[in-house]
Amino acid sequence: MLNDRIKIKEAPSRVGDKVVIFGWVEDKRIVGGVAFLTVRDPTGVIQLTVKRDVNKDLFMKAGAIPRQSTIKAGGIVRKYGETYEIVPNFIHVLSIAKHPLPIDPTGRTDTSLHKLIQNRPLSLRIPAINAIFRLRALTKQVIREFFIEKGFIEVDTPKIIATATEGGANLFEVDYFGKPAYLAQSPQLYKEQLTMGFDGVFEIAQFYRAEKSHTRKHLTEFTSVDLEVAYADYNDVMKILEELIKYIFTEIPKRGAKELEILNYKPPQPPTEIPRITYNDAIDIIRRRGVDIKWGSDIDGEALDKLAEEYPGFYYIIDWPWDSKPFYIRRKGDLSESFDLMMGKLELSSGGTREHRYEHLRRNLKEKQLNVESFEYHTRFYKYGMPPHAGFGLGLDRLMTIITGRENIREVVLYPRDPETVAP
Ligand code: AMO
Repeated sequence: MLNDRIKIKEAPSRVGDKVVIFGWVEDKRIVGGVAFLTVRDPTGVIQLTVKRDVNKDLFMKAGAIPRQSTIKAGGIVRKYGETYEIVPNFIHVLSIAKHPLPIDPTGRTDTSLHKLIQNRPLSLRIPAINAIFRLRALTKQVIREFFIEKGFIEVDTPKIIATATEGGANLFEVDYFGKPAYLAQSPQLYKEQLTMGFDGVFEIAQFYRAEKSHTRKHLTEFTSVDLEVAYADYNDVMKILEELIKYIFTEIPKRGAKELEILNYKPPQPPTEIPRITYNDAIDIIRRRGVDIKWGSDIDGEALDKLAEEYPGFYYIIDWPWDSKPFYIRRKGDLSESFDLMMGKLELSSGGTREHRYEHLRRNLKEKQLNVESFEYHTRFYKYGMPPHAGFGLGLDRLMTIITGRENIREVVLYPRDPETVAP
């Protein structure tokens, strides 16, 4: 079927050749005795021109094809003013589109985000939406490239687990043959364990949080880019994350130039250096800007607005209070060897040095009021030569909103899951 196919973007280099294209009819006009079909595929758009005088049957057929129907057409490529056209000698309708359509897939009419998501396959025919998901695929490719180049090993950890990793809240319970099990909130404990045998591991996968958050930055199923590195501390992994951010924001504008042009959007420049602000300094800045914030509390809402006024780009908040971080993070008095990577008001990533000493890890669990024994399946490996290690988790969906300039996380996820939506 695909033997002679060219992608529509290749047409300009094939003027005078007989070619075959596959695509959908985006638009149709009959002017006098000429039928003009605008045909699109994911790479571009071209016009098919059929004259009644030249081929009456084909003219009648072309005029009767409903918009959005999928076709195969073959003919000669010609230059047509500033653009290109194909003068077809055949058009096969492969699949007819029934009208009315649930959305307008040309993108010319405003359609609600909800409707676009509900009709995702059709909405992918809107060039801007198609571009977002091409950029998403490109971003994953670029991230993989970066990690592989550094010698890190890509791993796959289980998504059905027996205990919580990020604390007991926000867990989706599943009935595992009559026993309770949970959907993984992150690969945290597994990725740490794997540093026993690998110098560094990474995973790009979906994770699950039963958070009833109705925001533009939370999903119940999100994609996390996780890294864990042996013999490293949080300074080392902050450096790696900084390099990764620079690499992404250098490569995407180059390799995704066409898609960004369709979106009419320029992502932020790659940072030369990502500043590090301690939690204590962040609190001072926020207080100086007139918001009364208690030491130890999370930085969100108005407090975060104030901080982002001073740091609108990428920055790290480091050395968080120990009480605000999970048990696996290494303690440093009242503080912890931890960091969040921010982009203005949006948290993109968090990470830290891990506690790799068996007794200290058990103590941490106790302090967080977690059941030490139920974590023994994990902590026991820390008795057998667990190397010091550090890592981070980077929210891919949130990162994509920054790369594509979208407001809502649902715009950069094909089939987003939030507290209201599990289907389609
Ligand atoms: P944390 O819980 O901060 O850390 O998650 C890491 C990053 O994942 C993204 N994220 C989400 N994105 C969309 N919807 C959600 N519900 C959601 N929850 C988290 C955010 C966040 O910064 N195990 C640690 C990471 C580590 O220390 O390696 C963790 O999961 O961008």
